[in-house]
Amino acid sequence: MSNTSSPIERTLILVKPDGVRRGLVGEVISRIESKGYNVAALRLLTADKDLLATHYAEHRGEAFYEPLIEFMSSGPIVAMIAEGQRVIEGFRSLAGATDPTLALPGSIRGDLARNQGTKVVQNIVHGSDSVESAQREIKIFFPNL
Ligand code: IDP
Ligand code: MG
Repeated sequence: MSNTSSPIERTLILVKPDGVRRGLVGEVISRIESKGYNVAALRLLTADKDLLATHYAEHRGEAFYEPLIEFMSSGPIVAMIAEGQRVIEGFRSLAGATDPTLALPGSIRGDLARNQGTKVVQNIVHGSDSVESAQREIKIFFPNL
């Protein structure tokens, strides 16, 4: 085991529009809290395309980029900051693989999402993938925190 004495981290979690539409906000929060992480901030918003372009800048140029921005701006999302030791990788583990068909049962995506033939994969949640991404993404959704 590595990093057993690592400092408390913060990560940016989004419940995407598919998750909000399907009434899965409570289910996602429940899994985060049941794991023992602390929800430190939470807001419901409909993200505009400029905000999403900043958030997803690393994916510009990908075939799924435009569909991703359209999808993510298609309805309300819930943005959260979760805190805890190794929460960044811990939430990625709770979320499961990007491809919901491959995401393991037991994970949010593995239990609650599937491929639907859309240009962008709809997979319920986003979670930051590194300390640097988390700091950058938290500033986008929670500029005061
Ligand atoms: P992640 O959300 O697991 O970190 P990323 O590679 O950062 O995955 O991609 C961001 C989002 O873009 C994914 O969650 C998914 O919704 C979508 N996406 C990523 N790769 C593909 C793809 O190859 N086809 C369709 N949609 C994709
Ligand atoms: Mg990502």
